[in-house]
Amino acid sequence: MAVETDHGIGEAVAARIERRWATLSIVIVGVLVGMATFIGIHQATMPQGRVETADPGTLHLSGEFIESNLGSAVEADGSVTVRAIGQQYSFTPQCVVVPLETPINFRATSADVVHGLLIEGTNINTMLVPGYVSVLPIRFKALGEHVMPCQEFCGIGHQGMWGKVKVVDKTEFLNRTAAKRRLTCVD
Ligand SMILES: [Cu+2]
Repeated sequence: MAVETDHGIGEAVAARIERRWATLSIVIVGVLVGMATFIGIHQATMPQGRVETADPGTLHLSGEFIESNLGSAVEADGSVTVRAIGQQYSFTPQCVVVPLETPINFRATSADVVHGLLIEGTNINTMLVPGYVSVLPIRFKALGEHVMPCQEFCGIGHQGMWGKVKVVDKTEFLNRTAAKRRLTCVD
């Protein structure tokens, strides 16, 4: 009889502990859903609004990612579009120049395998998938340089795949674009 009672108490304790952990799991899921909703609404993350494609086999021959079209260009609305490609094991352009306090759109893709595009100190962090164009908006609020490493293992030379983003004064940038339509750090 005593054994049965002990058994009953054990079951009640187990059930209580199970309920406690189940509640905790539900709370954790709730917090994560809340965080995802919050950063989604406040655009702290930037999911792709649409899917754009680019044939990696003909990137260098035609379309917006031909070499002469890479780099930074001023659009009619005053914003700046930066076009770049990643390939084993470098970015083109290797150094991107952008103006301060200006809406900037990064448009990048890969010419071979999956690469990563990360700009240190910003929330730009995406994959460059061959066949698809990654589009990311950003606005730089301070002058300076940011490193831009490939953050997706892409082969034996991956650790040497680094680029750079240089944020310059807007007037200086506009003066330079007056002379050349597509800018990189070396122009
Ligand atoms: Cu890479």
